[in-house]
Amino acid sequence: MADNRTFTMIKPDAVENGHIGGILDQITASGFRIVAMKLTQMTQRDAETFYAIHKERPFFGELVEFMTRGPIVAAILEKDNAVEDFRTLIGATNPEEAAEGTIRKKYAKSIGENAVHGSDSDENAQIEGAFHFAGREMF
Ligand code: 3AN
Repeated sequence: MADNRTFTMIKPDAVENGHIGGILDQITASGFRIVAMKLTQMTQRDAETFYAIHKERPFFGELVEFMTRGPIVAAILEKDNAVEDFRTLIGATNPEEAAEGTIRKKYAKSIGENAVHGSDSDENAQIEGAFHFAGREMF
């Protein structure tokens, strides 16, 4: 994946609360092109692998339980400066600290259930996109 791509998930809380359409609308209206997308559900093993970097953190068990409790929308997005611009669009990890108008400010309820994921580096965008999608599913 080139440096102009990032990876996102609309998390179980936002899917449960009917926000897929609103979130995708805000993403595409902000200039991101959808390169790959699917509705899927992570297994416990998937979530433990995806979030392996956090495995020593006290919230790891809670995070895995949350991320596996229902379907998510996984997507790869393309735009110049995709990783940084998408992190700006989603806002701070804690929705109470997220800027007005950001996706987390609008749709997230707590630091644990915070509506969306956005890759934090080009390297992780590549790894995370490849975790969820085969090359033939990327357009
Ligand atoms: P971000 O998603 O903004 O990159 P990270 O990478 O620090 O944030 O955390 C990954 C995920 O772990 C978050 N999206 C959130 O769901 C969860 N998380 C982070 N910090 C906490 C916390 N203090 N308590 C519960 N869950 C957390």
